[in-house]
Amino acid sequence: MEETPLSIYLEIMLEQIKKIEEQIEKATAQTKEELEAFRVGVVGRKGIIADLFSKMKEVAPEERKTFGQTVNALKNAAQEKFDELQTALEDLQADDINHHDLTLPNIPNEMGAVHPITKVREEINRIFERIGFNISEGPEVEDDWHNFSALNFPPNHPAREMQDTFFIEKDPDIALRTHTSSVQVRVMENQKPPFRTLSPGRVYRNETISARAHCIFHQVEGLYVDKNVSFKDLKDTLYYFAKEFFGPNTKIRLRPSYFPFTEPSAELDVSCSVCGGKGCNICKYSGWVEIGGCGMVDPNVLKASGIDPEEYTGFAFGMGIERMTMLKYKINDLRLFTENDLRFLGQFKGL
Ligand code: 2U9
Repeated sequence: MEETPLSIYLEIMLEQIKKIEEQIEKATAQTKEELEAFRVGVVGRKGIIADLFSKMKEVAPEERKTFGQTVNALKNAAQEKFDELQTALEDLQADDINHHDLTLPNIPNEMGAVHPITKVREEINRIFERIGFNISEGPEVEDDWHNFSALNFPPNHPAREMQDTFFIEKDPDIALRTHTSSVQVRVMENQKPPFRTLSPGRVYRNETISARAHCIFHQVEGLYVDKNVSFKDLKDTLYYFAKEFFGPNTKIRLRPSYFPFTEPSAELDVSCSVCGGKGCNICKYSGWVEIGGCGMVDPNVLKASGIDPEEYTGFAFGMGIERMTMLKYKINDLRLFTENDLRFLGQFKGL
């Protein structure tokens, strides 16, 4: 039975289908994206197979069967190819995981360590939480009232000179806080006694940066207000802290001093943890190192925050966290804390 010659149109179409079949054969998909491109471009509703089917109406009716069968065969081949590529990709990805020796060290992204200042801050918090202090925090940008006036530093008080800082605005003053006492003023304003609160945080002073001074450092201040709080309570509390932080044989010494917000006031010394009090260059051979100051809250300060000094008394203290850290880890240069030298910071790993 004489084959009826195929029309030119069908010849060309079958030629085209042949080429598409070869392309499909050679197709690869190394990534999900490539596989998706194959799906959309070939077997998808807008793919070449669908496009070929849409050409059926242009084929001579008597040739549509042949054309249909050929495109169907291509469709099945393309679907098969897609499934093949999909399985291969899944295996590849599975294989990738399986073959990943998860015990092998990955690209060594070095484990960091808690910054020594943070470490000491947390340690001090824990020590005081054990005796009922809660931790209070507050704004670093403060107004004049909370940073100075409420603390018995009336405007033009000479003590303000010792606490020069960075002013955001003048009259009324908005400045970077010079101590965390401002946080405690906010506690006194918002809480009725009795309360015991510890206020650690960053503070600012207009200081020239050196091995011994910096314009940004960290303080922790404590405040206890209740009925009949005594200087003895203050001494016992600081003695407890010194032994917890520096060791059970640590001694404390209180030297009379002056702060606008406490009366009486004292500097707080601890026996040198380096030489045990025998004398060394850390304690300048005195056997004592100063770690902060303290005192009984000045009645004006209580009154300024609405607490009746006839009914309540309070003690307060303040310590520099950098100082505590330098004593504890025998660090002799304040700048090391902010220079991010990994040789320095790495020493605190796992401590
Ligand atoms: C209120 C009342 C009183 C907090 C105190 C000190 C003494 C003190 C220094 C230690 C080292 C600052 O970082 S440092 O330079 N601080 O000596 N601070 S009494 O007195 C207060 C606080 C809040 C309401």
